[in-house]
Amino acid sequence: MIDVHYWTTPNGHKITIFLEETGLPYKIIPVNIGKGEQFKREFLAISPNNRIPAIVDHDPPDGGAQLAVFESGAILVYLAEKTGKFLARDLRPRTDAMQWLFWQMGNLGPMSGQNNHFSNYAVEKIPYAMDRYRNEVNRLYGVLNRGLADRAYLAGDYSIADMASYPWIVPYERQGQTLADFPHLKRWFEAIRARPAVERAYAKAKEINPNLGGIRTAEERAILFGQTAASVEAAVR
Ligand SMILES: N[C@@H](CCC(=O)N[C@@H](CS)C(=O)NCC(=O)O)C(=O)O
Repeated sequence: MIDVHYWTTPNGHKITIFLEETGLPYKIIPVNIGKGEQFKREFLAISPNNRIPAIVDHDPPDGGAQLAVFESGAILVYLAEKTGKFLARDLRPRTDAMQWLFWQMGNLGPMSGQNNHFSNYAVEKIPYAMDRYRNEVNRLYGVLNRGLADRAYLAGDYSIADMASYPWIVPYERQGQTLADFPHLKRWFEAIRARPAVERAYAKAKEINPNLGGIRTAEERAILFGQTAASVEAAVR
């Protein structure tokens, strides 16, 4: 059994998509990040960056004690290696999947996060910041579109690279983007959206948090947008 410390956000969806695709048994442990549950001592013990997702595998492949993993990219690689699914073993397709996975982790995720922050959450509307991140996300959509021009999925076959990027394209409207401008990306997006496992992962998210994408209250904003090193120090003290 795998415990998934999860909230209903793009980085959380990556893991439930993988688990639904493979049928690995798992248990969701909700971590409501709007309520500050990412600062609970037990959660910080497995996820020192106070971010979801994290997993605890009670049956790791080496037969040893339970194993905790944080960072969604590391979790996807761990689960792919554990199951032998969605990450090729051969050098070239594996390297291809890994480069797109790292690209997502270092580019599409963080830039979309900042874009969402400055366009949708920041009280003070700063045109420079809004333009900067919306344009950067637009550039990244273009990179994906070109990458998908001659292949069905990012690394040829459907893989953890696609599972990492897909949840970040779902909110394309909030990102100020138009999918019609990116025909290969649109075709890829629609193909993944139609997968039964992906539908199940998003249905599960709705069950856990019916207020998906809801507006942040003042209290939620303070928890999510006022963090410093002291926030974590106070939580672990
Ligand atoms: N690089 C991390 C990013 C994780 C992340 O940013 N998680 C967000 C939700 S999508 C979170 O837990 N935020 C809580 C907070 O900001 O305190 C990963 O891919 O796992």
